[in-house]
Amino acid sequence: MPNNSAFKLQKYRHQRARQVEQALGKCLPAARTKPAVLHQAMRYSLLAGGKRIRPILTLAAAEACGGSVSDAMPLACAVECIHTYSLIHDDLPSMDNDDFRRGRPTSHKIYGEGIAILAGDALLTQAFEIVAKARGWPRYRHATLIHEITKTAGSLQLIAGQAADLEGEGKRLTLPQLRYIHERKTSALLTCSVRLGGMSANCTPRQLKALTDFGYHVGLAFQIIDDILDCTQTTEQLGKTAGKDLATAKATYPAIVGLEKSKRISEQLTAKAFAAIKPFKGKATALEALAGYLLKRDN
Ligand code: GRG
Repeated sequence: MPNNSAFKLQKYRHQRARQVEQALGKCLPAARTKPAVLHQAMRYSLLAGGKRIRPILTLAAAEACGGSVSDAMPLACAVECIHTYSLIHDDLPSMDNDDFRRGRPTSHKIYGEGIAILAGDALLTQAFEIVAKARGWPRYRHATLIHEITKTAGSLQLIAGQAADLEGEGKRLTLPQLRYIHERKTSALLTCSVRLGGMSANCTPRQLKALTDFGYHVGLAFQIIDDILDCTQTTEQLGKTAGKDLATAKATYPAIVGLEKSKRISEQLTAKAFAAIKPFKGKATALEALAGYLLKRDN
């Protein structure tokens, strides 16, 4: 792991998370705007806390490329809207069927399935509106930014991952099949997060390539750690139901290769992420520290 001990990661994360919270609060119609129940449901899930990893990665990637937090913030909020939509839909009875998320009851438990589906739909749509209203950059015009999020959220990435996940239920998957799911369900949005950050700084094609490699490897490591935490942490620690993968016989790295090997693989993936951002030569300290934190996190 690179030695960036002088960097105060916890302070950085808290500061950026606070900025993201403030910006997210302003992204959505007020809770009393008609249809009030829909806007309340959108706000309930989007403003429920969460680690805000993806938007913070967007901001850190922008900074690594010499950009600013204010220019990157709309794109960071768009990514968090997509992420929250995917969580609401993933928790539905017809998907992963979960009652607990971000330390509170899931959307459908509070608002019913219909409104939960609509709140997810509306958050996804909100992401496009936010990007459409953001500024464009010389190398990355609006069409490029919109294409970036549609590609990520669409039927070849996020939804492909979810579809493969559903199809794999109750089956013994091979590691390549599991990696296919992880690449799409998890890594794609983390990659998109850092790419959008770079784009908000009008980054060079070389920088974009480095961020893409970084996001891909961090994203894969992130999902393996998520699977490890599912079988080693409690529901209270995670803020979502723990032990679910084992209970539902879900294919995960720990289930296929065991806990120790899963940890080693996540370390190797993180090492590749560190290597990817070497060309930033000290300007990607926050990104490096975040990748280190994601590997060692406990929730
Ligand atoms: C398109 C119907 C439809 C659903 C899309 C892709 C998808 C559903 C759901 C994926 C949800 C999921 C469990 C993805 C895996 C990535 C992951 C581990 C998410 C949890 O992310 P954290 O830990 O959550 O960053 P917080 O709550 O901290 O933001």
